[in-house]
Amino acid sequence: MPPNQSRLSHLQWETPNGHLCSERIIYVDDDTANDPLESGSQSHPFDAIQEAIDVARDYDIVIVSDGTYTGVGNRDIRFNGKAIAVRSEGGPEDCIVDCQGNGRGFIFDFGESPESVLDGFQIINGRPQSDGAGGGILIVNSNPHIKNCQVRDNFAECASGLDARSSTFVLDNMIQVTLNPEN
Ligand SMILES: [Ca+2]
Ligand SMILES: [Ca+2]
Repeated sequence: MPPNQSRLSHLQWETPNGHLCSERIIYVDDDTANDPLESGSQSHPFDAIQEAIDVARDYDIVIVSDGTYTGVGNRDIRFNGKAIAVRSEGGPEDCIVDCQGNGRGFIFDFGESPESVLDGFQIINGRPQSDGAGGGILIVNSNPHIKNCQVRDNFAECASGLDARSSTFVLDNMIQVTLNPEN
């Protein structure tokens, strides 16, 4: 294991039959841009959600602090099939993925299962760069579990908030899906 990963925190919990499980927690914080020591640890979090996902292994948890996430790595975010949970620390009111009209928020197109969990984000200003549907979230042939998210003010030729094709994804507590008035 590379040394920068050994510093990651672990969440330990006991299963009903007494096994001690350990999940790594990988931290993301928009306040720490350009930290040369960024590793996903609590003291040196990544500044892009995709960076955390890229180092995550199945059953890891990515915790995203309150803030506004923009730029490369914070739009067109893909789980790449990983069975991980990507959670905001404080809920969708205070954790915003702002695509700035340069892409979608999240794309699930790797056959994700409900073990891929997206929890507690506000996704705004999504606009697909090429293929025209699903401005905020696009789901293709995948079944992710999306909960407690607000998807609003996104643009697309159709299904501007969320588009899903050949998918049976789970939506819990999707608080608000609104269209941009220009649509
Ligand atoms: Ca970074
Ligand atoms: Ca923050």
